Amino acid sequence: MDGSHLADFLLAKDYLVFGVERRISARENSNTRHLEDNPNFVFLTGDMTDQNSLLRAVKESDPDEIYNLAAQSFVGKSWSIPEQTSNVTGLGVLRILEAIRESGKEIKFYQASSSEMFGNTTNIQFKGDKKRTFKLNEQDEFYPRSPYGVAKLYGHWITKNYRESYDMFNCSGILFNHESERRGIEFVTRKITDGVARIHLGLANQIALGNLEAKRDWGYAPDFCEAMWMMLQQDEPDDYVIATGESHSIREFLDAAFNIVGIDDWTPYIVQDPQYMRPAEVDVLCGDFGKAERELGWKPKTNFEELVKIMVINDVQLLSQDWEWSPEK
Ligand code: G4F
Repeated sequence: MDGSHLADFLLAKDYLVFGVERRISARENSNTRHLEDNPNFVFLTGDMTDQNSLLRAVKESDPDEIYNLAAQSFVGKSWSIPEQTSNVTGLGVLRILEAIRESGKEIKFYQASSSEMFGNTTNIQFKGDKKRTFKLNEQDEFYPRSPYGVAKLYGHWITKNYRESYDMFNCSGILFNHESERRGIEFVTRKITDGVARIHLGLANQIALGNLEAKRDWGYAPDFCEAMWMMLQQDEPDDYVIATGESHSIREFLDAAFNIVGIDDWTPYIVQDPQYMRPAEVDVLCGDFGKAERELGWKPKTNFEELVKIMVINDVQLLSQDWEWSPEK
């Protein structure tokens, strides 16, 4: 999702963009198909677990900027494949940094860090006052709650360490959840908007979910990709929280999504299934993007209601070509 949005953004700025993809037997290219005929976009084959492939990718593309958005990014699966998650999401970052060093060239590097690194934020976010949620910033303590979060924390620290050790231009964006119509179906937002579209069109009658109480700070992925680029245009490299500053529960997401297709009471359509519960949960995430606003001039353009609407309308349209959204529906 992020790779395709960032490619669109950079191509609009006249960049020549190289996208690294790994070989898989069933190539899923719904997010990148539109890039295939673009003369300014080139696919390279590489793998985050294969150092030589990354060395070759850097050599072939001879880049000025590298954005590392590669990861085993699904938190829920990171308990089933913890070693692969650590290798790709954690050590993969080290391999790119080493490839940059080997090139001998000054290449600006963006690392996709994650709000999952904050993890258990109960002490920070409530500060003893359960009625208030405090927003997390770059100074707050990390306490990851999943193998994915732990791997991301390694990637974050090795990026910072190489910046300090070798004077590299390395930035980490500590991105809170960001979604779009290109989001993978396994993530809760897209699972809901796809399910709502199916229910609306009579193609399904329920959505099975896990924990409905979790709260996330959900932004729109294209807005967040702009922030990645902005970080690399600064004079000095640094780390930034990118968020919307609003947190909503899964229940609130359900309210907003069902409301778009005219359903007020969604309870008959939702079942809770223990298979979607996590061994350890991140209960609430809410970010403070103040530093990004002050230093980069970045702030989110798309609010929660607009995000949910974009996703629901897109899913209904994907499943039914002749449906048009109107506020009365
Ligand atoms: O959509 P999720 O799977 O996203 P999660 O775990 O917050 O991670 C996403 O955001 C991170 C940034 O904070 C990224 F680093 C990461 O790569 C990814 O993009 O789950 C969100 C919440 C969780 O609390 C989960 O327990 O939704 C809850 N949930 C409830 N039912 C569910 C479901 N999540 C999924 N995926 N599927 C469910 O059925």
